[in-house]
Amino acid sequence: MLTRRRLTSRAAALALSGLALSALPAMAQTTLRSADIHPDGYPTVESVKYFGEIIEKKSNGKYKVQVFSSGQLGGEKDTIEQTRFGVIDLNRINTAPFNNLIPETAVLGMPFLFRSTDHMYKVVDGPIGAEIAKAFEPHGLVVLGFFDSGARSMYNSKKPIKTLDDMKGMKIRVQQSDLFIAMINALGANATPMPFGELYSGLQTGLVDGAENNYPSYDSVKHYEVAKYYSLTEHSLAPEVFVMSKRAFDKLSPDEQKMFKEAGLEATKKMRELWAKRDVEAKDHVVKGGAIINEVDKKPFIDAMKPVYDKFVTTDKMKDLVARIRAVN
Ligand code: GTR
Repeated sequence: MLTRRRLTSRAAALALSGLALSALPAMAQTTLRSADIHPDGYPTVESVKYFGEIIEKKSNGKYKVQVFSSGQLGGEKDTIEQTRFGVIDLNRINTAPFNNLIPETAVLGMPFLFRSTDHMYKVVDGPIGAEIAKAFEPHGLVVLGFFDSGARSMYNSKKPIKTLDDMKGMKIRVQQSDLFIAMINALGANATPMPFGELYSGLQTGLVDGAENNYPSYDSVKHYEVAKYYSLTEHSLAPEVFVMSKRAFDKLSPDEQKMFKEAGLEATKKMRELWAKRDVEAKDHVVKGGAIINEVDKKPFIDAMKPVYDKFVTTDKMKDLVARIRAVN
């Protein structure tokens, strides 16, 4: 938290009346720093700014939020560490880079587990979401909201992916998550973990053939320019998560903590509205930019995921979570 002393109007009035400033009660103003790899205008960034507006208003200016967009504070893996240790106060990230640290989060990225966005919302907004959120706390993080991230699909520079055969030998960039590495390898491709910020040049230079993501991410950093085949595998709906460093959260009063949690819910609502709009716009935009989109018969892709479930859903806890998610209507 960046704290500075601010001259309140009362202090200003007293100063004018000739009193020494040091003798005055000054109001502490705290600026909370928030990280995001996405650019300004992206739904995640705008929703955290909205969160900041709510907090600033409700705290009468005591707290402000400054969003560092476009990865100014680093890639997701690095900013997660910084948030855990209180160097960064707030962070909006995908749940995938948490998979290795917090095993419960992997359940949210499991391939073809969510039947729809509504199904995913019901899960993250209900008791299962609360349970997964709780699992962040021993790792120094407090969840303020689960944001939508649409469906992730394959894209590459070589050819449309229509069958599993088309995946063979492809070098596909993934997030830094063992679950995503396993998913891509199970499809017969070679998973290459790499930070999102390095992906455009990775695709351009042929270091990787493709990647997988939702339309807004594919669009916002212009990956469609260097990987025009977008194939609708829709293999994962791994949501985004908006977290606060527990170190920063614990410094708040109980009333302030409540205010932050409520503002987190408001920001989540806002994000999901912005997302739905952006998803449609991004699809339109990539097509205009030359992307070629194709449908995929998902059955063989779903079947190929059995080893991924065998590898990641081994404990009673994970089995129970998967079963309960499937049972949510
Ligand atoms: C996006 C997500 C980012 C990041 C990125 C990636 O969909 O919003 O947080 O996870 O994907 O693939 O690295």
